[in-house]
Amino acid sequence: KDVRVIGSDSTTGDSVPWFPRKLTDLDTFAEKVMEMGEELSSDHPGAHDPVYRARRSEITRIAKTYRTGQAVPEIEYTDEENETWGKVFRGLTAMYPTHACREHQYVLPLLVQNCGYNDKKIPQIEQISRFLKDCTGFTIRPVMGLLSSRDFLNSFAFRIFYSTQYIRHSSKPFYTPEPDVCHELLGHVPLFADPDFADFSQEIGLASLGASDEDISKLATIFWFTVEFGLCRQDGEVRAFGAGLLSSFGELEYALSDKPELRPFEPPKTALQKYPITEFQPVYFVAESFKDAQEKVRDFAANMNRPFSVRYNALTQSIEVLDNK
Ligand code: HBI
Ligand code: FE
Repeated sequence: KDVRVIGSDSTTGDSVPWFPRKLTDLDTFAEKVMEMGEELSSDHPGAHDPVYRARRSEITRIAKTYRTGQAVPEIEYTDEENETWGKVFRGLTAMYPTHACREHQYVLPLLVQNCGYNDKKIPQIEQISRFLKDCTGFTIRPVMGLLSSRDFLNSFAFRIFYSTQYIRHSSKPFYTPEPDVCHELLGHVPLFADPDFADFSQEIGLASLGASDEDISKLATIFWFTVEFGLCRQDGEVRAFGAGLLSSFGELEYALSDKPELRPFEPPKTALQKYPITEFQPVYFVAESFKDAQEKVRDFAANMNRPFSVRYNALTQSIEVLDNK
């Protein structure tokens, strides 16, 4: 296992899992994927389509070779890919006025104006990344597929979001078993342009640096019930801010119906909630605001079992480690 002994604690035998401290440390993540980008599980809608699989390899090669500081290469999407995107774009944007949180609704028109969001063509990661950088300092890197929870969470400490660049199979435009551009660009991207949400996401990332496996699992659960499936209360109504909801018609409708159970977002409890990955969530957590959620995550992280604290230096784009003992 990859461990590094830090600072003066080396003599006491205290060791912590390795974590990235500077931007270039993230270069090793992009091709370190859980399920290989090329090998689709047998129940994936594109698993038996050789053309789709070849296209996936072509697109994930970009992530494999990407390094810090480079522009993310543009992809010329096919008509078929753009049509799938269009179906998803039109369906979801029709639901946002009644279902999405106000921050998502505020940003989406800005993405239309500045980043070429429309129902004709899949927008390009590089253009979106530049836009986000201006808004909140977030930037996007390409990734081949699912990263480990630790690697994925660690990147948020640097305000980096790892995004896939491929799209779901055209035979099932309203279904995907994994993240794709529809999920990343319609679900996640708008929120990373919001300053409070950016702070909140970075807070989870900072908490994850060098955390124990047990704490990573808790932080991944907190991430799941906020960034992926979070609800919030706004003007007396419940609205969605989680990307898994904002990129799925079915679950977006269901989450705001009277069917699921809603509980207040409280990290010590939320962190222990079990959740299904392939079905609609039976339980959602409701945040009061991104600021409130951030403070709660910070309190939670302060009680984690970590012999040091960290802060992000935006000037050097690196992590400073402060010994607590
Ligand atoms: N990797 N590329 C990528 N995208 C995700 O959304 C993602 C991931 N790895 C883990 C993960 N999400 C979460 O489910 C949590 O474990 C953090
Ligand atoms: Fe996601």
